[in-house]
Amino acid sequence: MPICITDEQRRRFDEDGFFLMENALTPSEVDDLIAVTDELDARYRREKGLKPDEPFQVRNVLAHHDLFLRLVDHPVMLPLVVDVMGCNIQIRTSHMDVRPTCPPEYGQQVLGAKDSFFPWHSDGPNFGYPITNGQVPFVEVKVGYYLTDLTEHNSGAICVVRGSHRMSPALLQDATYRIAPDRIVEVNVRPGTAMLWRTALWHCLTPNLSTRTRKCLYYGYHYRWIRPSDYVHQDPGLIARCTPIQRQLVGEMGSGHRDYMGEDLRVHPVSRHWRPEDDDIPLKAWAEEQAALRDDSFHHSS
Ligand SMILES: O=C(O)CCC(=O)C(=O)O
Repeated sequence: MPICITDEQRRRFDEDGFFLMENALTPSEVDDLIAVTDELDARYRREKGLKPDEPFQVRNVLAHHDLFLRLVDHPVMLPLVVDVMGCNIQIRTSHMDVRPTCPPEYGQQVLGAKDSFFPWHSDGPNFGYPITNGQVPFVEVKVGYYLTDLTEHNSGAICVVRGSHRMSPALLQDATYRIAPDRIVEVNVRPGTAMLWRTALWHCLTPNLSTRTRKCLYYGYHYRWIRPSDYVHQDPGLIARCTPIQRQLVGEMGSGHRDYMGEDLRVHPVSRHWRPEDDDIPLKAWAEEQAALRDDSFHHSS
């Protein structure tokens, strides 16, 4: 049966703004991703002269190793991303986050406070998304892949405020506003769990007071008619290694065409980001195939 969002996941995604997929990554995928994460972390820390206990992040991480590139169309999570966003999408950002044990005094800070090590925020460009009816519009999701054990309280897990994608972002700036504690979810998960979440959700981190370094990856997907934050065009060598679906997701035409503006560039230019042809977005045919397979298995099982 092809993977398909369930009614319960859809409800959670709409009401809470997120849901979890346990075992989205197999143990061997987790091991391989940790090995690459450790290798990059060690190399860049050396190059940048960073101390071993500093948090470290690599952006556009998909360009740093083909194992990271392959996560853009991960077979478990991509169907869910397409179910919530449709097929005219691309990667906005991809990042690797390594967070060693932090100084113990972080444990005394108020979770997500403005003066804390990681304040509450929602994701967005400088000057923010245009607010519609007091809410951030739905333009983006992230898939978080958690590689290390985050089941303990204060092990560096992300915290989200349930339903905050429907709250006014102005409240984030209001120093008198108190988040109801029962809406705060500390995402205490086992390695291999993924979270699909609306990046309009308010989020922050617990301090990592555990003895383990926290390692995770985030892949942000948004609509192709918005500009990515980590790249303008990916490296030609990387694009050449992509499948058509990956090529779409890394911001190019799935067809490999470079003429982005249609047949009559001078008098009637047509952006393929606004008006894609079917072969520019191979995810469309893929989504249609998935839907047909779902119908088939539904009819066979009923
Ligand atoms: O490191 C984390 O888990 C949170 C990262 C974050 O704030 C983000 O992805 O926007």
